[in-house]
Amino acid sequence: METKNILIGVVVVLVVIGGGYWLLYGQKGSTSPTNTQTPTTEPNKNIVTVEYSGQGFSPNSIVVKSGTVVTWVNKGSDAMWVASNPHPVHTNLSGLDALKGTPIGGSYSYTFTKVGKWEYHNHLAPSKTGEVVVE
Ligand SMILES: [Cu+2]
Repeated sequence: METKNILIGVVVVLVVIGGGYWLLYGQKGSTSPTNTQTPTTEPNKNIVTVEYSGQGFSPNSIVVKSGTVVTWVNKGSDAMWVASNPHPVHTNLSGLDALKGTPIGGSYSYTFTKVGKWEYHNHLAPSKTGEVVVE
């Protein structure tokens, strides 16, 4: 009986000491500012959106920095197929070619890395044109 009580007493003392220890260190940990962590700065990723409607591309002409991602969003009532001039071979900037119709509500993105003036059109409605000037 007595040894059991002593054991319980020892356990209680250990728990109290342990709790105090944890409180001290816990508080220290939570109050000290974590200055060692510096915010991660992501490289500037330029994204420009061009909307396509039945009227054409808007804005019709944009000037962007090399590395800019241009996203064309189809807000028209027909499929949109963004492709580099000249129609129908798309050879001025061969990578700029959706290769298929982008459905209504869909989008097509291209990352411009070549400096220059790149004219494009809707391959499915070649009279609808636009241009991207890359600096
Ligand atoms: Cu074309």
